[in-house]
Amino acid sequence: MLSILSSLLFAPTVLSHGIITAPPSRAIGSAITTACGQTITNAIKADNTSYVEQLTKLATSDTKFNAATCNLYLCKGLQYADNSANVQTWKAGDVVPIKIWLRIPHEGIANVSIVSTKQNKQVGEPLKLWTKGYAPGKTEKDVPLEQREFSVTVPNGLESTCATAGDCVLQWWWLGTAAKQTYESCVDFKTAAASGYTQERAFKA
Ligand SMILES: [Cu+2]
Repeated sequence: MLSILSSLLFAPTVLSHGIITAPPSRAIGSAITTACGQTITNAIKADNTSYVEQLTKLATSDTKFNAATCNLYLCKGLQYADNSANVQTWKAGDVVPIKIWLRIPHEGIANVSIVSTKQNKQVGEPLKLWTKGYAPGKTEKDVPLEQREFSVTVPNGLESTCATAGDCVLQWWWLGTAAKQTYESCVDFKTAAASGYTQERAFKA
């Protein structure tokens, strides 16, 4: 009886797929409920690694879902306002270690990119790109370690675009091509102010 009950209780975990675990990635809070409705909040609460297609389907059943404020294809609708305490500060050249929890693999394609949240547009080239063979196999152990734990280098040219927290995210995007399931996980960051060297010189001049 107990084992039946616990298998029911833990059933959503079985559906788990993937999320960035380090640095901290966007999570739910009160802002996502305002932006996306309670149904989406509950779904992510039950399984924070759920896939976008599942959420878009659920959204159709919630009259409070507002596509204008909730873009499920940008960080799964998770909001900056709920994550302002977890903003990373990076400067060009920083090497950032990233860890992915890849609970259930679905072979496909993936990338890690900087995304401008206002335009929902990729900024520059992907920092990581897998054009095939991402997340093969049946369990997390089947997935090559370098697909789950890797580093990216913060590129030049983000100094003004990403100076304000909330304007940019680092987004991990993965599509299981046969499963037709999209996963997204976002890290909030801002770029550090320009180095003191230039400012000092300007003062002395
Ligand atoms: Cu799946």
